[in-house]
Amino acid sequence: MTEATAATSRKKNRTTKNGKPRLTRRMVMPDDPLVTIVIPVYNEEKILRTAINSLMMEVSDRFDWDFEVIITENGSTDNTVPIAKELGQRYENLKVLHCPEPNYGKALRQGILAAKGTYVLCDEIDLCDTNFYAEALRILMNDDADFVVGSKLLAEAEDERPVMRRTASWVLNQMLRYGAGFKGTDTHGLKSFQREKLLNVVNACKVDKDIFASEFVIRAERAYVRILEIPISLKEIRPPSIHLFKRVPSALKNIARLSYLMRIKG
Ligand SMILES: Nc1nc2c(ncn2[C@@H]2O[C@H](COP(=O)(O)OP(=O)(O)O)[C@@H](O)[C@H]2O)c(=O)[nH]1
Ligand SMILES: [Mg+2]
Repeated sequence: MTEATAATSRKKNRTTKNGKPRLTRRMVMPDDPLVTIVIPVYNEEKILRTAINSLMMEVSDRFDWDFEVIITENGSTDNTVPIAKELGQRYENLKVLHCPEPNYGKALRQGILAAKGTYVLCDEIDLCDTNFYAEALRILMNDDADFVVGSKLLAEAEDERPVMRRTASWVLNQMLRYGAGFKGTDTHGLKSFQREKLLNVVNACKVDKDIFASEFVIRAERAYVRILEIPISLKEIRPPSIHLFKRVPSALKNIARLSYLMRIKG
């Protein structure tokens, strides 16, 4: 069989007659996965099914890893929960976690603590960026860093979000730098790390909601973890599930708390 015929036959075999993705070897839950992909979700009924189906296919086609995916949902009021359950039944290597209150930080932390992979990748359902996975895992497996942070604010990054959101990210970063002593350019979004080396840092974090992700990176800096920021191309497939303005009061409160913890409590 030529390479082209083999590729066509692989493509054909990826779906069943009714168009559902066929389970491949790597869709079975591994005892000891190399990689865990953690994705917090909240009210994502519109994109959850399609995003997860493409992600499962893309990761198993593109990488030679045993992997698990953890969807960590909390407080959704739309059909996210039944869709997540259905996906959990379809893919053996997909776990779904729930808790009642909408809280990005709690959900992310819960997902990281439940992960079994040697390496953890934190993603978002509107990104599912496998280019970041490839670069981050190359760095971690080469032992060039223990923590890779995807930055949308580095000069080489591409950020296609509206100007208001790009400005909000810049302002948040300045507040973290002046308030909490952060030295990098971004804390929110894509990250990947050696799980065992970062567990103590995750467990030391005290702030939740959006600012948990910032505390995680800042505490890692202070613990002298080898962190490497890499530029990302940010292209969201929909606007945020919670409007920017609604997030501001709790973000400000939690930045103040984080700054107090970092400057005064240590
Ligand atoms: N579990 C959980 N996930 C959330 C919450 N808020 C946002 N998310 C998820 O976090 C990811 C990023 O959220 P998004 O709305 O795109 O905000 P952005 O990070 O500012 O772009 C998505 O996968 C969301 O579904 C929440 O309160 N709980
Ligand atoms: Mg987003």
